[in-house]
Amino acid sequence: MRALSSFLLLTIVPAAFAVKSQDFKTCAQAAFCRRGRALSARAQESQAWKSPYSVDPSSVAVSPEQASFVAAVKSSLYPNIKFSLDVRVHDDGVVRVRMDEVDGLRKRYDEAASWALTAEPTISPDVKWAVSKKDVRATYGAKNDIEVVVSYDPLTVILYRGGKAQVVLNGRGLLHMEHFRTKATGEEKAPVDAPADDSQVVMQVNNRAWFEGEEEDGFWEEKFGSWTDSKPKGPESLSIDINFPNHGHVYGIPQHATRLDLPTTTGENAHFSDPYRLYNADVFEYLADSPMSLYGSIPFMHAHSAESTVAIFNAVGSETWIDVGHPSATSTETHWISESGILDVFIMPGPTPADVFAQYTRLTGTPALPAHWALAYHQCRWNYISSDDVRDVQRRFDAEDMPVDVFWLDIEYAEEHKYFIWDKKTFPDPVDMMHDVEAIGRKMVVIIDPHLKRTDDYPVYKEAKELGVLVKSPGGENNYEGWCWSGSSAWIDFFNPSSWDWWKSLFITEQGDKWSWTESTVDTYIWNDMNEPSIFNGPEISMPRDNVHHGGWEHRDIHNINGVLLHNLTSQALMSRTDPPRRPFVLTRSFYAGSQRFGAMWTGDNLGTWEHMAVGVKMVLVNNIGGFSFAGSDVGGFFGNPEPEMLVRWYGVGIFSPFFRAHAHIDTKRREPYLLDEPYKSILRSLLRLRYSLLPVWYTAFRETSVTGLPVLRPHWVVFPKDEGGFSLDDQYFLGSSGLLVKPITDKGVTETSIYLPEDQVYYDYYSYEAYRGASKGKNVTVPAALDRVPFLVRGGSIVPTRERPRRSSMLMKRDPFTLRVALDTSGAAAGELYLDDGETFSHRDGKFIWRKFVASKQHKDLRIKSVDLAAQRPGEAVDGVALSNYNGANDFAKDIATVRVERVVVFGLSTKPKSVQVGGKELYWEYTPGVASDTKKQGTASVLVIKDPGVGVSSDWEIAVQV
Ligand code: NBV
Repeated sequence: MRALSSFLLLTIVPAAFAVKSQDFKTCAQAAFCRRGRALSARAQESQAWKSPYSVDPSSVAVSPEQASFVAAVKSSLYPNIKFSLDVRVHDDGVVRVRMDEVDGLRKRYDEAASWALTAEPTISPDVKWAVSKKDVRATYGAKNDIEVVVSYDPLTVILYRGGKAQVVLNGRGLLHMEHFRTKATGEEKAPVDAPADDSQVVMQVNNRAWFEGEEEDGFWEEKFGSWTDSKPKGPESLSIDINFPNHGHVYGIPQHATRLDLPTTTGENAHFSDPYRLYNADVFEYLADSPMSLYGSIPFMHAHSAESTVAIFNAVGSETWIDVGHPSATSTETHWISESGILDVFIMPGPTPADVFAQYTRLTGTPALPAHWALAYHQCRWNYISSDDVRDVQRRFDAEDMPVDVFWLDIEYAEEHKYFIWDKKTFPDPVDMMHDVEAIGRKMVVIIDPHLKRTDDYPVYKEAKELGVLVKSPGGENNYEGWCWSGSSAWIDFFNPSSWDWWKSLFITEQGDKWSWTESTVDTYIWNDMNEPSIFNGPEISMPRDNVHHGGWEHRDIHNINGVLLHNLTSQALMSRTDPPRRPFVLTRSFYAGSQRFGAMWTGDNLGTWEHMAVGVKMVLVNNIGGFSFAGSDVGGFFGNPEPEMLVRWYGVGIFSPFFRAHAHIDTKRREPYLLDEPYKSILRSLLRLRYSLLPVWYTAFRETSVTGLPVLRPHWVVFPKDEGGFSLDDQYFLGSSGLLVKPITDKGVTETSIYLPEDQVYYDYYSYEAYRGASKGKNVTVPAALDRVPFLVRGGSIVPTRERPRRSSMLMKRDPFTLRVALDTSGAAAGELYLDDGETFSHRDGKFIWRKFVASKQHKDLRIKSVDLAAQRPGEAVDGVALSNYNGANDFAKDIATVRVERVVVFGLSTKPKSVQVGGKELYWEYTPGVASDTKKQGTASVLVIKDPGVGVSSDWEIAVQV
């Protein structure tokens, strides 16, 4: 089998880095995208363009409670074709607009939202629709300032706030739902003549309206390279323009390798000539600035201005192209063109970024709270080749005193790439190996790809075949056969509910009646790769669109949703291994809206270049604002052999990514951190230790996102929505609500860098305690950035909890004491949070956790620093999924860590030397080094007060009195 993988490597790995663009379609090579763009061009050419779609006023039927309405829609160009419109407002103000063809020749795929949404949203009982002769309107919102207007002719949907249009659907008249039809004989006439208005482009041809262009462009068959898509259903694409007339910036629609503030694809100075594409694909050696598709798709877009943030989620599962243009600096036009499916658009009214995140994650779910160890360092490569190799790597990390929590195995562990089945030649003792790794709380992650080797001596394939849960070839009769790592392969159809319990059963570690993975442990976690799906001999390295899934749906209908199903079921499978369940960890390459509920993602096969390092930061940021915070890129770059400086900088990026994993291609040289020469090795050790010391901050940030949906990494516009200076920043960001502002270095030879401070506030360098003062209109400051440090600042007003004892794994830190960094703001105050639980089970949902708030405030001239029980104050907001009205501060977890103490409190920016520092009347040991005070505009090292061993517990209430 090694022979097969070497063959594949030789054939698919070119000598130099270059994407094989010819393997992937451009818009001009995708018939429906061509048609969509042509429609837009015709609309633009014609002054008198008017959307042919209108609501039949006599059909408007408001529900008995007046909370939603349905109406019949028709197109003046196809009067015999019927469409239905359904508009409703949810109880949180989100507007859902659905349109489908009625009584058509076939049914359009209408289930995309059901895979993304956690539940059917509740319709607001308070919103009442008022029907008139020309429109239907609803007014709502806390200030009664939101108005949704659905106009009849032409059909438009506009959301206004305070009288200003925020989101406009079909304002440019690009709505078009291609109806199902029979193949033309070439003799029919157009059902309706073209409009008489000369200013419009007049076309009249066979059985199509002029609106659809002169030719049947790729209606019934489409070729790409050597592949032919048989398109048995004919054309069924969907086009809709969505405009934001008062928002000059749009962000989101992961995954693309480009800037956060999405560059334009239309207009004179368009940055890209193609629209952004969403079509999950294994793009080999992808470009670092491109609208091309990548592995995942989240059709969720934020539109932002200093006045408001709004967003839309377009719940479609088929290939989608999105044009973005700015007719002016303060407005945005977008055009969404999808291959199939119904129109199902959710409009999130904001008005703040935090509101949008709450609205979006209320629909699709908040990120799961990961196991604590999953936030530590992961060591991977393709491939650790044997159990002894794994043991050796572990030994060397320990010998070098470098922390690591997780060791990973790539595809070579599996005999003939039959996932779950160990290659006993190299892994003779898998369970013993895993137990060796697990000894100090470490874990293993093993890859399970979705392609099954087609051989009956592989129980997983045999059972899937017998159960009838494999994806079918066009026509739906035979199981599809494609080519992947395991040679001739089949793919499980996770859209078939019969596959669900069966898939979960495979992961049971105890011997049962049927085959299951007894050669694993309950501490073994999973990596799902290749789930776009990636198929070596398929069109665009993926599955033929005319393949057939459960329910008779074609692959084209669900392509972008495909990957999330494997992720979802694997994460359920890991939970069902134990009773009570433990938190799962599953890494996925492909994803869709809602994937955040199931684990982590990474940005796939990046290159070991500075460019890729830089764009990786942006891609992780976009994923964060796309609702999916648990994201990272391969540290070191997947392809290539980074020089030591680059590798060190890459770790600097990694320690500030939510998911932190080093990974490398099979052909690269070994590059585990202990292999570097000095000084690089020591620098890597201290960077790893820095990540571990900040684990409390990461975990607390993840608690927050798991409840509120606010991302873990926050670009400037999220934290300072009114500060225009930050709207396009994507190389620096805030870590949760901690007040840490990070700017990883992604360029060679850097010794200092500029950081943008968005406010008139003091920020302290984490390493040197240098105080920098921003300005109310924003200000750039120059910060040291030598190779041994990642520039990051603590925002005045924050209290940052850390654990600073170097350990070999995060489990060994469970009882370690805390340090609190108190960064006083210009008024001499600060606050911060700490969330902790057992990190592995779901006992936090039964109230077993601590959620503390640390507050520093001025009392006259004195400073008081105290610790309060935030969970007792805000029980309903403490953990996701449960309303803890009777939270008990003395819960088992809190009792368990009652002896964990605060060993040091470091206060920055205190203006004068204290006279005394006491807890409960007892004088403490402290040192004061004078420097710059938080309330002055001077630059220089901040004054630092270090309070040693104050004798207080991290989970108890206390107050330190600093008398000045
Ligand atoms: O399983 C091998 C690799 C994996 O290491 C990588 O992280 C994935 O993105 N996998 C892709 C398959 C093919 C890579 C050329």
